[in-house]
This record gives sequence, structure tokens and C-alpha cells, in this order.
Amino acid sequence: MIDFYTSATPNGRKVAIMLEETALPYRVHRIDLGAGDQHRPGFLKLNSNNKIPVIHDPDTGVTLAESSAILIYLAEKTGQFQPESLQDRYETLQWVMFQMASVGPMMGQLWWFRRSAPEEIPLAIDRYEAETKRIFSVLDGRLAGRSGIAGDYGIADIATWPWIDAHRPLGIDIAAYPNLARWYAAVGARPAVQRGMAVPAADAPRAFPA
Ligand SMILES: N[C@@H](CCC(=O)N[C@@H](CS)C(=O)NCC(=O)O)C(=O)O
Repeated sequence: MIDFYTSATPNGRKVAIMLEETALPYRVHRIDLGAGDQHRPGFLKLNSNNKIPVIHDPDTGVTLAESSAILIYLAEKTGQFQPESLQDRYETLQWVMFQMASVGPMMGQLWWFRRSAPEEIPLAIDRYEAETKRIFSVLDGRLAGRSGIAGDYGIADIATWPWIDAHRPLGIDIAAYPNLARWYAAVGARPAVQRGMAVPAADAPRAFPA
């Protein structure tokens, strides 16, 4: 039974989807980010970077943060959602790194400047919106004639989907990116993706309450 420390955010949901897709048994420990649970000593022992997601796998003793490191670990553990050949395997990792270095950080900054910042700073909003749209174009081009970002459906898709799902609250029109929109609909129809997106339940127990 894998212990999974998470919140209802794209980085947490990436791992929730992977756990659902692989059907590995797991136990959810909710981290209430708004209440600051990620700064409590018990959580900091798991990840000194005070961010979800984190897993602990009692089978191997591995404790791991950074959402895509967790996806790679679970792919290796199960032999699923990662291609076999050297070329395909590294192409998958290339797009997983693209998600970690570009999709998540740029959309995360757009989220903060558009929805959380105490004052409106148009230069910052424009910068991160332009980067988000550029990234959507890159993915749209990549997905032309393809069903998955890197070969068959796998960890590159799982890493990216919950971030692309944030286009709605960010006010980005996905219809302007037809290949990305097709992929977004197809991946979103997967039952495991839908189950993963509902993790953690609002009433899941808090791991580190005040
Ligand atoms: N690169 C990290 C980013 C993790 C991250 O940014 N987590 C956010 C939620 S999506 C968080 O825990 N924020 C809490 C904080 O910064 O205090 C990953 O991919 O796991």
C-alpha cells in the first residue's frame, strides 16, 4: 500500500492518475496547502521543499517527491506507461522534462499572477500568458497525427494532462489548438483519469493537521 501525500492540484493529480492507471493500492494523506500543512515538521521530513506530491512505498522503502520522478518510479515499478525501446523511452522523458520545465512552471506562474497575486501586474500576466500559448502551440504541433505525446498513451500524457486541464480557469481557448483539444478530450475520457482528478476527496484525512 503506497502512502500518497497530495492536494487537489495539477502536480498532485498527475500522480493520482498514474496510481489509478496502474491500479496500485494506495492510501491518500491530504495536505491542506491553504492551511499550511506543507510547512509542518512531519511533512518537511518527507519533502524539505514543502511541496506535494510525495509518495512512500513500503515495498521498497523509497520516499519520493517531484511529481514526474514519481511517475518514472511507478512506471519502472510496474513496467507500464513507458515504452521499451531506447529511442522511445528517451523521447518520453524529453516530453516529461518539457512538462516539468515549461508547461507546469509557466502555467503555474500564470495562475498565480492572474488568480492569486494581491495586485494586478499586466507585464507579468502578459508574459506568462504568451508563454502558455506558445507551449500550447508546441504541444499542438507535436500532437498532429499522433494520439499520444510520445508514442502510445504513457507518462508524458499523464504528466501533461492535468496542467492542460487548467486552461479553463486560466481563460485559454483550447479550441485554437485542434490537435491538443482532440488529445485533451480523448485522455480526459479515460476512467482512470477521471478517478485521479477526484483525488484527494475533500473529506480525505489530513496527514498533518494543525
Ligand atoms: N516540481 C514540483 C512542483 C510541486 C508543486 O509546485 N506543488 C505545489 C502544488 S501543485 C505545492 O505543493 N505548493 C505548496 C507551496 O509551495 O507551499 C513537482 O512537480 O512535484
